[in-house]
Amino acid sequence: MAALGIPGDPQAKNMDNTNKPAGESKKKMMIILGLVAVVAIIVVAALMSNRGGVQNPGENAGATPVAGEAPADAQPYMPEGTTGAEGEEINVPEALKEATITVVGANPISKDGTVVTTEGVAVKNDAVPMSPEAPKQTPPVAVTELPSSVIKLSVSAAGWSPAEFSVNAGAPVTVAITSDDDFTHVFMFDNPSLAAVAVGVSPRETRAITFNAPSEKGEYTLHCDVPGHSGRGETGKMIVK
Ligand SMILES: [Cu+2]
Repeated sequence: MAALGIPGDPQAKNMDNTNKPAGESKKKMMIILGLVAVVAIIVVAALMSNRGGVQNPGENAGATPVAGEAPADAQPYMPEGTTGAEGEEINVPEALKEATITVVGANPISKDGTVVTTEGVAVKNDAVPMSPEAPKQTPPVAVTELPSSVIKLSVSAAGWSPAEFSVNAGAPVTVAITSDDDFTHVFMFDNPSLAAVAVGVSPRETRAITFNAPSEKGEYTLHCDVPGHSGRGETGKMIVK
């Protein structure tokens, strides 16, 4: 982008008032060339992201956890500070023993298949988003590194893809949200009982969240909470079976 301004500057220095029009038109040319380059970059980026998006459908098959079970592809959870500098024993809450995580930075899943906080207490889906009792969104992650049990959703001005997904009642669920365009998006359910299950992503970013699916079966609609986004079609639903 900086290239837009730089070529114009030396000309401006040498210019006197008599040849200003010629300099101006050169400057205009440079701006037009710059804009063409920017548009080309955007088109290439859009094409590449579409290619990535095609791989999503079907990837979630087979590894869906049921209530009382952690996903088969989860990894062991290492509670923070369990090995102190002098190797002293620190009390680990019972719920965190043999706990697993699906994505680094997401909430642990206890042995009995409950998503818990780092204190070992079951997360609250209706807590204030980002509060200690709420399931927490992960730092940015690479989509390619997500295990297959993770439900991968991408969102752009074109809407959510896929626009609906299914989970088992009461089971631990990890959803990863990818911004598939140059905008920020916010994953959020309409039902206040799931108010804490929210994820915000910057342009082209992916973040995940692990939470307990509602025990009540049914359809839970969701939307992008950025003003104007749900109105243009960024809506979807989670089907709890
Ligand atoms: Cu959005």
